[in-house]
Amino acid sequence: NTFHLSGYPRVGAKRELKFAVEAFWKGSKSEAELRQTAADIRQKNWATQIAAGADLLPVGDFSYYDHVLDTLCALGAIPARFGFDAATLTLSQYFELARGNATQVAMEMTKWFDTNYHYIVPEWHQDTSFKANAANLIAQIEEAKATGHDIKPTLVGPLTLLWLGKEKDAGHNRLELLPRLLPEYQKLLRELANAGVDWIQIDEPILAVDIAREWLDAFAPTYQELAITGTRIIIGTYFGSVAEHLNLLKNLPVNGVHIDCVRAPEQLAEFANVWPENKVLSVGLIDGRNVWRANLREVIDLLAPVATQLGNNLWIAPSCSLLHSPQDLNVEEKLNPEIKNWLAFAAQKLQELGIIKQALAHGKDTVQEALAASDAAAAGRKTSKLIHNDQVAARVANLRAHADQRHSPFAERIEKQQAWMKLPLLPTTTIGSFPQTQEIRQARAAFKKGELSAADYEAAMKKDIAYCVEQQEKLDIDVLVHGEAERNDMVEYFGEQLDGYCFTQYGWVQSYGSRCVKPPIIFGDVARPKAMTVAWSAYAQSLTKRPMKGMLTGPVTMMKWSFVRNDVPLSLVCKQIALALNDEVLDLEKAGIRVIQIDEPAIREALPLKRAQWDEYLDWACESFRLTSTDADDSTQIHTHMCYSEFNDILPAIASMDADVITIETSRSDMELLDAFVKFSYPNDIGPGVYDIHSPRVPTEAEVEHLLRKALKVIDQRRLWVNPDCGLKTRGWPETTAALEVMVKVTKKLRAELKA
Ligand code: THG
Ligand code: ZN
Repeated sequence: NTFHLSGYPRVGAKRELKFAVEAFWKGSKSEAELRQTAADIRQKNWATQIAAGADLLPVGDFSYYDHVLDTLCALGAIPARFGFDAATLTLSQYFELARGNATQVAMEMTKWFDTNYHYIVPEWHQDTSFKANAANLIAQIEEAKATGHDIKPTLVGPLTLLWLGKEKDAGHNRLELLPRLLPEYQKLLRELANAGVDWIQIDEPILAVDIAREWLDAFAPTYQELAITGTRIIIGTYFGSVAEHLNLLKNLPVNGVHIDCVRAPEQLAEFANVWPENKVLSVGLIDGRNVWRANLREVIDLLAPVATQLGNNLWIAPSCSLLHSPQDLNVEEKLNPEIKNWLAFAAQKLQELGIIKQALAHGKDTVQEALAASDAAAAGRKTSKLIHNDQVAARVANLRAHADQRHSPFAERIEKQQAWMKLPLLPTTTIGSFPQTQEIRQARAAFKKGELSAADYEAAMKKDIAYCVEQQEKLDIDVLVHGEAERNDMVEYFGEQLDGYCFTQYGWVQSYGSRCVKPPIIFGDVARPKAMTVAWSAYAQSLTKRPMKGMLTGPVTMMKWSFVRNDVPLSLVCKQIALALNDEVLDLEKAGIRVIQIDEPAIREALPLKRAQWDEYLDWACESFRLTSTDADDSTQIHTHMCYSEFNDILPAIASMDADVITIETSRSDMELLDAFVKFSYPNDIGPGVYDIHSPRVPTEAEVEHLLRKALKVIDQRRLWVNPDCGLKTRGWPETTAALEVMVKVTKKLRAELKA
């Protein structure tokens, strides 16, 4: 039974690639040095895979920035607007596509299915042309072959590549590009065949999401064309069930299919029962999306009958590319050993596959020791005292009826809020974070290392908070924030203070390009031992008479950007986080913080990939959000903030969250989003972002005025707030104050007009 994988983490165990790439961008590392770092990472990854017993080494999973962009380069499908020749593209030009240059904005990026990984979005035009160029891939194939092992390159499939892109011309359907794309895709495969490639994996993950009939119908003719290129093809699917396409997949003229049996375990029997004898069925039973150690005995018992049935045509693999998994558990020094024993990162997942392979080939007796260890870990985790908190369980079980409803409807609440807030028309605010200066970062790092005392650290943070408040008063902003100097990541910061969460030192996962996140791990019942933000917010409020917003990260985002326990439903984890946050909301209220923002940027990306499951998810996700404000006073104003996604298709659910005010990212789409808010007639207050904070450019008054007037056309002036698009932590102070000055000035001008 062949043991293979479609991809491995590529930033390096200590993020070597990130540092090398960023040094190259700054000019402090040469291209040759960067290429050497990259080659070293590939060699190390292959060595790890060989040591674990992998039969086919992945190639093409490495990328300097993004593998979708790499596939576009290999097919010559880069945007013409850059004026580059794909055939002779330099490494610097490659990065310019991803990051923009003096004359061209960067290619857009967006979330890869329901992961926190962002890919570069292909730009499709009516006249987009293609030209195969396998040179980069072949160079890596040669490197891999030099290890003396068999290889299997992975490519993004032609249909997924087209589907994931954006049509840039009106009235154009990107599927119409297929006839031009296919001959070049064929050429690419032929070149690989000529380079001695036997197997190739072609990923078509769109099979696990809702796609229109015409896309499904394109599969058979597409793979007819690709079947004649001299390589054997295995189609990769993941992130969900493809059982509804079983007939299609069974009959495609390819040599095998991979299915994700972690996300959709029921697929295993459905596929195995009817799978043709002459085709490979690759089964992913090791979770590529989470950090938990597998129950090896269960996995082997599931696979053994399939192995009997399919013989060597049963292949084994992780459920999806290990790109989404941290790299190596062994380098962690500070994890609680009991918890550490429940975990498996990418390297450990490969070892698990090695054991499964051994058991399938030679019997469970030959891996007794590994099975006993896996059994013990599973049993220990089930009964561990660390996981279960009776108080939390009782609280969730005994929630009173309508605990998720505010005391009064919005119309009454907003009156009571306005009575004390006395805000002008078009109140101004910001999203929460202010520039994270070098000084702040250094103070935080020094405190963490023990080089700065708690008192000195507190003083440094307070100094920054005071500066922040002073700046906002000078700017004459109406509802203030403390600036969040004390926070690293908006999820990590809260996770560090909650029971049931733990942290890694090196568990980085690529988010986009050179940027990584280090998701916390939710291993047990979540509870809040003590107040998390109250002291900072209360200090900030003491400095001003204006309303100060308390700032929290919402339950769905706290869950979605963490690795989550898999022994209870997500909805329960989410509810537990919500109740912990509710404690914080009530403590903030007691401390005199009467405006509280609960951010939910990840609520859209946590949607199930299949529409049929949306309602169920939205029900508990929105309920959890509402539970954070249980027993909040009517006069306490609850805000939420959303960004990173388009929200048009879930507006009723967003309204059901019943936040008094929502601030939302819209400026990059020229307020397109607002049309949807109007169509649906969103009932509560709303602050559409009036300028884009993702670039250091200061908006002109005309630009802000244009957006604000556009918003005023469709939103009741009494419901409209004025704010930037998102938090300001990635910006510097000079551009921040300049941009906010523009924002306030334009607001005052329109206020005067509205009064007249
Ligand atoms: N936090 C988490 N997930 C996220 C975001 C976040 N996912 C979506 C979006 N925001 C992704 N954006 C970013 C932006 C910047 C960085 C990571 C993801 C970043 N990371 C630092 C780096 O790679 O150098 C490391 C972070 C650190 O030093 O703590 O800059 O905001 N969870
Ligand atoms: Zn935001």
